Amino acid sequence: MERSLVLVKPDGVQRGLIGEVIARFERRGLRLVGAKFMQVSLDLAKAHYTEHEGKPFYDGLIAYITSAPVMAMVWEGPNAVAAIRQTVGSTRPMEAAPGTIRHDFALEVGRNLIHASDKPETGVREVALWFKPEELVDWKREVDRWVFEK
Ligand code: IDP
Ligand code: MG
Repeated sequence: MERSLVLVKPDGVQRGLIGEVIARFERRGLRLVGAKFMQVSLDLAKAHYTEHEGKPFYDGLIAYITSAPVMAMVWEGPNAVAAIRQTVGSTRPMEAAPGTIRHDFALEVGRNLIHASDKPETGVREVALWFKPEELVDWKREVDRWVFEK
């Protein structure tokens, strides 16, 4: 089953939006596989955002993600990466579709509340970076057959 890393970033945690984010993924039908509330170290922040090194917003991004705790989660489901990005909305909140998390709760790209893996391969890399294998739970829900076709 496809998996995505999801982070409720420091602004989402400070604003009390962890539950709101979890509720949206739960009601979408995605299955939670792992979760931990944590302070992000500088090393983890740099490893996570390595693709953005050298960009003008990089230093601010590292400062932002390490500024307060995050809620790190792994969610799975059919097409989980694309489904989650759709629920999250575009990177720039002013371009995010109404009804998406970034549209409904954010205004600026540097405070866009949430991180989600951008491709299935990125999901694999990011889940391995943030979680040890024993922190992930393989489980079935009674409701799975009413959400997942196969
Ligand atoms: P994504 O989070 O939607 O995948 P990316 O392009 O991967 O977007 O950028 C990672 C994060 O870097 C964004 O979520 C946002 O927090 C931050 N970011 C991206 N572009 C800018 C910018 O132009 N100014 C400030 N922060 C930015
Ligand atoms: Mg990205």
